[in-house]
Amino acid sequence: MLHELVEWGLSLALAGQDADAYNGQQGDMWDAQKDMSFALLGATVALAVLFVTQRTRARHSFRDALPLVAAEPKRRLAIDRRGASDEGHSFSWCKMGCVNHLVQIADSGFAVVNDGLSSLEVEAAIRGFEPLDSAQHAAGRGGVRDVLRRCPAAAGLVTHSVVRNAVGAALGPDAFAVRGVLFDKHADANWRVPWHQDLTIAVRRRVTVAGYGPWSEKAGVLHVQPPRHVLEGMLAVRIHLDECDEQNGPLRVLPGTHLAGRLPDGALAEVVRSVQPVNCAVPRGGLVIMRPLLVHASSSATVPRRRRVLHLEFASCRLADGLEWAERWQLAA
Ligand SMILES: O=C(O)CCC(=O)C(=O)O
Repeated sequence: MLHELVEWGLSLALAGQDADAYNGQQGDMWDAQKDMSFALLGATVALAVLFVTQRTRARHSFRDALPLVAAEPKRRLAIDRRGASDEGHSFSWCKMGCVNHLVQIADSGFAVVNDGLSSLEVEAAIRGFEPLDSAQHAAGRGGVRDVLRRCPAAAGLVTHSVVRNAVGAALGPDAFAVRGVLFDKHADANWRVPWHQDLTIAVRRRVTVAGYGPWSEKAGVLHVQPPRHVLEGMLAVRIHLDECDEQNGPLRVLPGTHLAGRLPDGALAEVVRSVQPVNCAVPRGGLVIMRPLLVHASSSATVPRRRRVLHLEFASCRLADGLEWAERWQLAA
């Protein structure tokens, strides 16, 4: 193709006679047509190879998602076509966006889902969280732990169809929620969090098991760092109750870093120096789905606009003998 363009340019630049001699198709009057045909053939083969490799990759990454899509009841399909229900949202997420989002989660460690909860659902959730507000503001805190046990609105969102479908597609239908935190960034609690990975899980009681530790306590709940394979089998779904952009303290992530395992401090610093961060802008009702090992941070807001996020963590595996997750909230209502 390039060669043809150069040939054309030279023919225009040269004097008429020289141009005829140069562009004499090397004695072949069909020279240009043949070259173009080969260029077309090459481009077609390249596109076909690209198509096949991308399809294969998507199939491998998301073989678990496909039965879930197929199993979606016909009733919901009909609802989705009418566009009359919020249930329809989840199906359309699964039908159209699921594979893309799952590929992003596998490759980058996170995905932003813009069409999560409807505005009515967000309003209902905000009303449900109101009882937590006064205690939180009085304490000047920016987050409430143990929110699944403390607030039925939070527990209700575990079984919301969009959450259920996303988690089921990534972790399988037996996945369950193991922890919930409501992060509330506002003018009086404008916090930031440095780069880190989420390395702890909440457990019922302390049992000394190889691979588990160190131990800690957060808000009266026992926490421990589990082995890498437990963290790799987990997923966080962050439901945004307010729009979040560059200005009101977005989550920042370093794409792909979830694949590096548990990073010691030195390696974390190196990763932070070398990977380009992404700010997660999310509309109201949207979700960020992320792997806990993804290196992430949170910037403080530059404008006093509230940013509430319900952060839910899910798992699907059993812990080592004798150890139990502190909470297990099933995906099915
Ligand atoms: O909500 C945020 O912006 C930060 C949350 C965070 O750092 C975490 O969940 O570990």
